[in-house]
Amino acid sequence: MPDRPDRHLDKEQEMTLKDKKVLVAGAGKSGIGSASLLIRSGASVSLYDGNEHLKAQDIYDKLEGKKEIPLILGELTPGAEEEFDLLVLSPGISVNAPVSKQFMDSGRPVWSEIELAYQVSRGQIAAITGTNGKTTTTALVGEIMKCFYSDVYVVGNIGTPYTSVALDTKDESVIVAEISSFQLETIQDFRPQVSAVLNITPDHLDRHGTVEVYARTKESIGKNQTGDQVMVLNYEDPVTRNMAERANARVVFFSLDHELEEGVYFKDGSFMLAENKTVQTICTEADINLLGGHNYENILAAIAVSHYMGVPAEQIRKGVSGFKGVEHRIEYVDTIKDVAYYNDSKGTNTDAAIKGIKAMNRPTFLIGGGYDKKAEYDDWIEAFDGKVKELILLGATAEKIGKTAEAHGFSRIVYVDTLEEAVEYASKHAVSGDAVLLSPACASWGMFPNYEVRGDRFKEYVNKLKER
Ligand code: UMA
Repeated sequence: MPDRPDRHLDKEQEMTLKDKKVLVAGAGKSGIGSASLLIRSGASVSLYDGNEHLKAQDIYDKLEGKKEIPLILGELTPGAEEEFDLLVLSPGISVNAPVSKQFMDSGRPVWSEIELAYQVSRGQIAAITGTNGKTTTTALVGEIMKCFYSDVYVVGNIGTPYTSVALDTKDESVIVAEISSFQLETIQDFRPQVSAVLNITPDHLDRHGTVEVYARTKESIGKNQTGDQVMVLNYEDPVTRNMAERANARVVFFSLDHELEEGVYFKDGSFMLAENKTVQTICTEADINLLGGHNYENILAAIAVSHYMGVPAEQIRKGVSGFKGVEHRIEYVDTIKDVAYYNDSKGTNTDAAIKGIKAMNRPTFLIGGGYDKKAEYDDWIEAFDGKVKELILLGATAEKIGKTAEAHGFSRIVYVDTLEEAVEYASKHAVSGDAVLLSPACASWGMFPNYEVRGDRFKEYVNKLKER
């Protein structure tokens, strides 16, 4: 493995963190992880959440040692920041939220949850971002790492907050982190050994405003890297290809369509690595279990990340061939009365949902709609390609999607109020040989706390169909 970059707080700085007064914003997974880390570090911690209906005891039960730290629920009063030295932000809270502004305007540091974790953790980090495929790629890199290293943590946007493991890491640990644009907004020193940006298409514009700001935020995953470290970029995506011009790290490209002189590429059924004028086959199509061209890109990226994290080719092949995919991502649920049910709850934007519908090989009842991220749905509707029998819509975006579909000449639309109703409708109308796909093209918020719960509910409703 390459030398560990010199990046952690030294002992003296760790002591100063111990004496800090810290406000953690957000009492979800990241906030609980951060507050628990700070409690363990001996810092003086308070927790803020904008939701005034949260129950104090529910929060305490999740905290390290069930510690009853001060809670601020609802609104943060002006001037409240003066009591604190540092704000740690959960990813769901924007830099433009009042709590962030209060701290920033007063010149106080604001750290993202991953920055806090980074400051106290040990070991090497592989950090993966991009609009789509980052969960699959992160999970795959995690599997590959486990084939070679003995102390591997898979964390971040994938579901386990980095702060929840940071204090347990050691110099020989390997941390594989899925990183979202939200988490990157307030990094300071965060510096992975290998970073990767898989692709950029418009997403989260309600938060970032423009696709340019969104892309810049993603690109900042490499902003603290130096020439000793590696940034893996997609050669086929013009936005990520362009990032090479500004990268401080050594850039390694991956490509689905081009044979690269240096980098990782796909050719004639094989996943190839070209480095220092030597070309080797890492694995072939026969070794993999993932479907769809987008997954080939994820595999290429995972090979590049793993190679530069020091994993030998043999272990990379072993990891790739043992990997079966990710829950909620075009996940096969069951076949009932010869109707196949798929859960693609992770299809939270149109680009991801296009991959969902493209992967279907049966006439499909498509369940979509959800939280309004101010997206446009034209490309998704165009990707239906004659496969969608009926479009079942729910959530805040139902009407907008319905109108867009009609504008594209698609009128077999049904509106429902709940996901259970959607499953019910699909099961009644689907016939032998059809598929039912939950691939909403929207986030779950407003109806569910997150896409995992939405996907779990979908599977529950499908399983209930079997009991009849
Ligand atoms: N809150 C406020 N004020 C706000 C917004 C939220 O007080 O303005 C409070 C809420 O009341 C709630 C808490 O913040 O109590 C929730 O915090 P959070 O939204 O940061 O959620 P966590 O539970 O900490 O989960 C986060 C990620 N969520 C988001 O980025 C929105 C999870 O990614 C991630 O798995 C987890 O940290 C662990 O790292 C989810 C996600 O949807 C899967 N990510 C987006 C995506 O993939 O598209 C980026």
